Amino acid sequence: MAHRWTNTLTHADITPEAAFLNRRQVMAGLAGIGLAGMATPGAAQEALEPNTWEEITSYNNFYEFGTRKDDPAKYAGALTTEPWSIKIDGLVDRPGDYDFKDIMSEMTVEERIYRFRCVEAWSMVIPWNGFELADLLNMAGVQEGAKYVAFQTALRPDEMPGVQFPVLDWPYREGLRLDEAMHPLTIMATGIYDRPIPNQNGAPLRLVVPWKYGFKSIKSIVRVTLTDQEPATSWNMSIPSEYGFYSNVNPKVNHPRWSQASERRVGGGLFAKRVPTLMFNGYEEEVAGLYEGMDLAKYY
Ligand SMILES: Nc1nc2c(c(=O)[nH]1)N[C@H]1C(S)=C(S)[C@@H](COP(=O)(O)O)O[C@H]1N2
Ligand SMILES: [Mo]
Repeated sequence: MAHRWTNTLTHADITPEAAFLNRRQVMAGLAGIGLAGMATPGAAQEALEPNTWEEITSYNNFYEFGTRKDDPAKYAGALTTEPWSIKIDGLVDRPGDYDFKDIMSEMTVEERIYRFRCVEAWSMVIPWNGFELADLLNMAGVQEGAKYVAFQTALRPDEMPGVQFPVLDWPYREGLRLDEAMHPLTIMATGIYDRPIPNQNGAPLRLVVPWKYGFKSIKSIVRVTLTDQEPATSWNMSIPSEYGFYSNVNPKVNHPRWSQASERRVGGGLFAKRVPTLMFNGYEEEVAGLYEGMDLAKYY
């Protein structure tokens, strides 16, 4: 599959030692992912040092397994991820049930180190492995007239202790506008640190949309539907005043109950610094064009 965008950063490039040895390469990498505007190389480096495997896999949101941050790591092991089938339907030329292994044999998996920002104002930097969502959609053949993509997570009461509670309207649902879904920064993640993605992070495949709040990045996907209508999404259905369809990271639009102007980097313990949140989570150069002329306070 052809790729239109490549992350020039690898984690070797952004460890402090490598950065010290080769700052020019690091700055070239940062420019490539749109963080060139950040104040100093030091700040940029700090912001981009990846979180540890332990942090990424033990502090999670996956409400199907409970609402505490440590519930997914405790309970998601029960999710059967093999075999795994993904239904692709709606406005596509080749609808059907696609086996995850068959999909993987068609896709080029690469590493993408992305800032990840939760609406609860914490953030991490995660080295994902995955492929572009556009490649999956093109495999199914997007028809003219498709304007949105709807996603659903598996709903398995036997394996998911959290779904007995009506915290959300299950199954977990998310959606993107088609141009957002086709954007080269939007990926289906299948791994972290070159290992298969752990269940608590959304095995065997989950969406990652780095310029949007974390809840758009739906986990353990079993259905992808191309539609001409804006799809209903779980968080919007549950609390529409707090969670809109777009949910772009925007330091100027606060959540009704708290500020979104800064974020706490997970890791670094109790004294973890808050850092200013960047427009579109730092990907403004790449994605601002998608929203030209839109009032982002209205379309939050
Ligand atoms: N199916 C499903 N997907 C989900 C969630 C969830 O509860 N269920 N939580 C979302 C939220 S709020 C966040 S912040 C991210 C967290 O991803 P992580 O645990 O891999 O960091 O997953 C998102 N995807
Ligand atoms: Mo979140």
